[in-house]
Amino acid sequence: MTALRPVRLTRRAGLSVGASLVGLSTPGTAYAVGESASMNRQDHAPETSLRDLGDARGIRIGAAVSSRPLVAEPAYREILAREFSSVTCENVMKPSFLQPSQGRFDFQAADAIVAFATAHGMTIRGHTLVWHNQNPAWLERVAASGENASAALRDHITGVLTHYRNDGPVPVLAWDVVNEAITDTGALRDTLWARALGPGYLADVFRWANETDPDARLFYNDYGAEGMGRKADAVHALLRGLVQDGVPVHGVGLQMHVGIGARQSPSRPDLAANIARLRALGLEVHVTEMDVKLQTGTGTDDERLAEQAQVYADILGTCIEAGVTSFTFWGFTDTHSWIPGFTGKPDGALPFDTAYAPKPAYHALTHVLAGG
Ligand code: 9MR
Repeated sequence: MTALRPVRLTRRAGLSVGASLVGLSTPGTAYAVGESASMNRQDHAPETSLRDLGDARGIRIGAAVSSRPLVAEPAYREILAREFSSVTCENVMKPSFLQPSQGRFDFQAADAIVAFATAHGMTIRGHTLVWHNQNPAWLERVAASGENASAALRDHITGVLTHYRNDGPVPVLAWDVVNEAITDTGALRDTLWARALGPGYLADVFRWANETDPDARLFYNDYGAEGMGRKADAVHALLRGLVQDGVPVHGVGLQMHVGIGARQSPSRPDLAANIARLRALGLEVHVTEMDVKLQTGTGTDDERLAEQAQVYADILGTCIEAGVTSFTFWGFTDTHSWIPGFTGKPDGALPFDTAYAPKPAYHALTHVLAGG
C-alpha cells in the first residue's frame, strides 16, 4: 500500500462542519469512531479540491445529487460546488419524475439541480432515459399492454432531450440512455422494454435519442461490468454489436459500486484491460456511480477507512491512466448515500463523512489527482 500524503489544510471562512464523525452511519444516525480516525477539521476546508485537480488532469469529477439536501443544507451546497465539476441527478431525471403522467413532463426538480450546476460552472450527466426501475405507473401499463409501447418510449426520450438539447443553455456532458440492460450472468435482462419491444429496442433508443439531439453524447451504463468477467464480456459484446451496426452510441458508464475486502472491487489489471477494450471500440469511458462499501470488509474502523482510501485511489489511478474522462461518485457525504437503505446496514461508502469532513478516501483521491 502506498503512503497517502494528506493535502495541506487551510482555514477558510464559510464552511462550517459539525463535530467530526467518521464512517459508519445510517440516515439520521452517526457513530463516532476512535479519535485517531476523527479528523477534527471543523471550519477547515482543503486548500485544493477534487474539481481543480481534476481540471488540471483533464478529468471531470462528479457527484450524484439529491434534491432535499441541496435545498436544506448549506454545507452540502458548498462542498458540491467546491469539489465537483459535474452533477448527476440521483433520482429526478428518471422517467417517474420527468413524465409522471402521459404527455405531462415535469422538469422542475431536475431543473433546480441543473440551475445550481450551471450557476457553478458544472456540467450535467443525464441519468437515465431507459431503465426497468423508477418508471411511472402509466408507462409500465403501456409497456405491459404492448400497444404503443414503442411510441411511448420514443416520446419520452424525445421530450426529455428536447428540453435538454445541447444547443440550449444547459451543458449536458452525456446521457445514460440505457441503464442496466444486462443481467449479472451476461444475458439480456428481462425488462418491461425487452418484453414489449424485443432486443432491438437497445439500438432503437439510441437512434431516437440521436435524432432528437445529434450533439448529445449517448452512453450505455451498467454495474458489475467494471473488471473482466461474464457480465463485462456481455456488455462489451453488446456495444461492439451496436457500434458495428452504426448505432449512435458514444460511451460506456462503469457504475463502480464496489466495497473493501477480497474480490469486492475489480483488480487494476482487469479494470485497465476492460477500459482498453471498450475504448478500442471507439467509445468514451466514464465512471458514473462510484462508492466503496465498508460493510464488506473486516478490521478496525481505522483499518477499514484506510482500505477504502486505497480502493478509491487504485480505481481512480487506473482510470486516469486508462483514459477515463469523467469520474462520478454516487453522492459525496455519508449522510446521503443509498447504501444503508439498500443493504439495511450502516455504512460509510463516500469520501466525506456525516459531518462533511473529508475522510482518508478524500485525501487519497486528491493525492492521485495531484499525480501521486
Ligand atoms: O440512489 C438511487 C436511490 O435513491 C433510488 O432509490 C434507487 C431506485 O432504484 O436508485 C438509486 O440509484 C441507482 C441508479 O439510478 C442506477 N444504478 C444503481 C443506483 C443505486 O441503486
